[in-house]
Amino acid sequence: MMAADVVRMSKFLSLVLRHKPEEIGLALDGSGWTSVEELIRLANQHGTRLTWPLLEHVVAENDKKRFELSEDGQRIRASQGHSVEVDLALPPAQPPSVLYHGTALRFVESIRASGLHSAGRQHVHLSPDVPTATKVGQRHGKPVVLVVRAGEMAAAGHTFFLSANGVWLTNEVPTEFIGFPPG
Ligand code: HQG
Repeated sequence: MMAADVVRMSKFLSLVLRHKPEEIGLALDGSGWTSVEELIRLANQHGTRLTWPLLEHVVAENDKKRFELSEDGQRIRASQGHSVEVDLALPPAQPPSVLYHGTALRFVESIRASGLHSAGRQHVHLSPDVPTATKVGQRHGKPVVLVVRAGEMAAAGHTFFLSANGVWLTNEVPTEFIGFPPG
């Protein structure tokens, strides 16, 4: 399988496992899991050629490890990034004192006014390091990296979760916990 095919298949899996399972008639359980067999059957039925080895290859090779298989390998879910309502049932985790949020310059004034909100997704996504946050921000435009005082937030009662693929999640970030770059 070519790298481009992995990307294409990864986009398809993101669509049906995070955003629009109904597009192929798929059902996710309350924690976002679904049967691999069912997913493969429905994908093929809707014109996306997918096999068990192909799927395992995409899960393993995905650049951000976006998908996880259950221990018995029979079920699959996206590790984070959902817009459909799911409870990932992640245990709350103590964040490092500082986390980063990559965004685009054009959003900064609005974030300064109202803090970070999850918009279409279920959580605000935070990165453990600046290079990762920069890449996330670049998806939206000229990247800006905001510093989030996560340790202070946790002490103030905000809950954090760490997804299986290393993304920190929280419900919102009030503006007083955000460090903005000067200018
Ligand atoms: C912005 C990717 C104006 C927020 C990444 C972001 C991530 C506000 C955008 C994951 C705002 C939402 C998520 C406010 C937040 N005013 N704009 N008050 N509050 N925003 O794509 O964090 O490749 O839903 O800054 O790696 O960019 O999909 O979230 O720019 O982990 O696996 O609203 O998606 O992973 O955009 O990215 P998104 P995100 P995947």
